Amino acid sequence: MSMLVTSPVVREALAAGRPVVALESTVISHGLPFPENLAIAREMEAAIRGAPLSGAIPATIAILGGQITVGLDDAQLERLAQSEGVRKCSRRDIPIAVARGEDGATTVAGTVVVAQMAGIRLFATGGIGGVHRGHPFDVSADLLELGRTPVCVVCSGAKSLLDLPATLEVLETQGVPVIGYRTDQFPAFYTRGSGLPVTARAESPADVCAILRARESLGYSGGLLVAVPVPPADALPCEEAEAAIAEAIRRADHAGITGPALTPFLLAEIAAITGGRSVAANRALLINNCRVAAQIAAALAN
Ligand code: PSU
Ligand code: MN
Repeated sequence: MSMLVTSPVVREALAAGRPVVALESTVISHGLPFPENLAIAREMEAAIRGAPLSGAIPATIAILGGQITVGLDDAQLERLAQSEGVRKCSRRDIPIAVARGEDGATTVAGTVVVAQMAGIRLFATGGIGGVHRGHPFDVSADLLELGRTPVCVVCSGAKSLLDLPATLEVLETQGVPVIGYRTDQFPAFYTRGSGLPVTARAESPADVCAILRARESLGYSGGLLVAVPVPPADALPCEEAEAAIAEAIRRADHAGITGPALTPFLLAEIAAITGGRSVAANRALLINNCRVAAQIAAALAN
């Protein structure tokens, strides 16, 4: 059995040089509640296929029975969305899931690793990991992976449950530029701004594409972050988001949650505290980011 399989649709698109956008699976298995996670996973794929004039193809990435799979079909998406025992796979975890024949969901770092193996340059998600507030050594592998692997990640910044200034410092140290998509501020996921500056602002997919091409021509090896604010109608009021996050962090500290379990725990608590409003915001920004990523992928394919 081969360790990595690519679905026929994705394989053909890549061979023909058509735009392909990778999607992560930890957001499905650990980041959102069932059944919203399944509905949103399907909507994200549809948003990529339906992005105006892009012709882009989605490739959701996961590990199924030990096989790294690029481009899940609907039954595979459902399996991932419903299952309890899925391993959360960052860079370090992928070979363990493969060796043991497990199901695994890839984080941003894990998805970047596989996208690189598969030859996919664009990747859309919601939020990246970062430096946890009050845990200065809990630095997500997402930040270091972006520093080493040439994939363009389109996201809505990071949740302010993280230490955002420290997160931006680590990205800078890793040589990762943060491109604000029609914004001057690093977005804070549920809210459109954090008050923190981006490295540069881009107004269009072509604008982002020009930066990617310059990096490529110069032989740069690392990744690039494109940060797109949540659509205004779906943003949470700043006070509501901050209050929910502060309460979720209190609960995590009280329960002694640390390590890879911390991010999923906080996301579930925030969803409960906001009565699902956080999930609605999450959904809107995921779909919007898929459209933007599809357009950048199309510009790059031209
Ligand atoms: N942030 C979110 N939603 C998510 C995640 C982060 O708003 O679902 C997931 C992503 O898969 C990300 C991972 O790569 O959590 C980061 O986990 P950690 O902090 O353990 O590296
Ligand atoms: Mn961590």
